[in-house]
Amino acid sequence: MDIACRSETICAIATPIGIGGIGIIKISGPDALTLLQKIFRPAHASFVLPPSHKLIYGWIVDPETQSPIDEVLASYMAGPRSYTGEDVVEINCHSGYVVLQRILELVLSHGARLARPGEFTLRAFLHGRLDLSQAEAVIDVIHARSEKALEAAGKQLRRGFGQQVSRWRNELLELEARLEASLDFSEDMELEGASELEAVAEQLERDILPALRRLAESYEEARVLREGLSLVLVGKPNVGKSSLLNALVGQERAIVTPVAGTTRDVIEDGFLVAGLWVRVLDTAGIREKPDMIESLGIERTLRCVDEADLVLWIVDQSRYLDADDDRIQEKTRHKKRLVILNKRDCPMETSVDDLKARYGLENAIIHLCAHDPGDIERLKRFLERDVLQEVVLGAESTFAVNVRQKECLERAVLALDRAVEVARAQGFPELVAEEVRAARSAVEEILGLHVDDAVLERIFSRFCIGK
Ligand SMILES: Nc1nc2c(ncn2[C@@H]2O[C@H](COP(=O)(O)OP(=O)(O)O)[C@@H](O)[C@H]2O)c(=O)[nH]1
Ligand SMILES: [Mg+2]
Repeated sequence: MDIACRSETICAIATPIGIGGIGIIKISGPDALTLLQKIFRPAHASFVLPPSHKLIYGWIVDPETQSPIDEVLASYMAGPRSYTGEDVVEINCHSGYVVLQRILELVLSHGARLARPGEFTLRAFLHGRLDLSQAEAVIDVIHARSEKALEAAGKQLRRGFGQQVSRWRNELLELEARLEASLDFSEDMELEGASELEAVAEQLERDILPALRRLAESYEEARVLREGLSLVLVGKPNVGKSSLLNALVGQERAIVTPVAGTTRDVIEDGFLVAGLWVRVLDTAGIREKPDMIESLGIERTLRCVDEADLVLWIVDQSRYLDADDDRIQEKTRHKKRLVILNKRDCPMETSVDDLKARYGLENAIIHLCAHDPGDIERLKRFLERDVLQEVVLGAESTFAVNVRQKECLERAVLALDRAVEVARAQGFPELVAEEVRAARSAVEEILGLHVDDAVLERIFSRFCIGK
């Protein structure tokens, strides 16, 4: 995408395509107002030049045929007081496949071009209406699947995060200035230069470093808020993994049969607990000597286990524990895990105590029947109370740091660690200054200062068209 090209006027349908009450067409750029004047006939002639930030009632009319297309409310927002910072026009029309398309084509034929995904928000960023962390928060708001995710994205969008990062940036700038000044100390002021370095190291260690580190570490919590907590169901074939998936998400998502090896691919769905989205992944059962397709499924299962936030190991109480269970124990013991003893309603061949004894398990084992709604409720409450609570509560105070921002923060921390090391060793102030500068530029990337076009392209391509 040619990031710099802002002289063009762009347009897009901003609402989902389909039949609905209202559809919105958005136009942004230098020709937005002239374009509106060409195709819009206000109901009251006095609004020939529409006033800014007012909704005006009228008709979209094809200027060539003079035929009216739709009854609309149009608004014009003069830049820079608009979403993109440019002149923006919005046309609220009826939402239908044909009417939206007709109006869009009319706008296109009068000089606008179709906006690329995220281009409105990109322009907002390029005009300084949003910093990059806020633009990223816009994507998170749109993609939020749970209240918690929305709350975290909303906080980021309100600029608290960008302000915090800007404060660090200013502090680092001041430190750089101090270090530069200390370069001017002459030989006989060497002592002063040394204590200055000591002071710089102390300030970094006391204020900025711990805060940057804390924020980088909060990424994991933020990721869970944003993407949901991933919970993987593993166990031998036929223990009831797919039944449990269906019960947890409240619909027949996976095929359940008494035939071992029914589930071969990973099936994903999810449910909400305490405002947090929980992704549930149902997997192929793990067993020795599977056929070829099944063994590919098992490979996928093991990959899912590695990536999961939480593993639910399901054991069937109506069967004996065997070598397959031993293998699952081995493959999942390093993970945060919850053990479920299923088929509580069937004759018992394996008890909670058997499980504990064989594997030396210390944590809770949930005994349930996948077909019993009361048991499923109990499992959800357990998840909420004992598993999700720490994640959700821990994340309350922090910002929703994303992976790009986390990488910037980590780079800043590394550079400042080195700065402290050199300063403490009374090394050259130039070297300390260089590290501080590196940290500042990493922090600036969070805000989107001096990031290259490839980074912007990657970020904004995640948007939909019309945002
Ligand atoms: N009696 C009883 N049967 C169950 C229970 N959970 C699952 N099943 C049955 O066990 C069989 C295998 O279940 P499924 O969910 O396909 O197991 P998976 O291979 O682990 O996915 C099916 O016939 C289910 O109806 C349970 O709690 N009690
Ligand atoms: Mg299954």
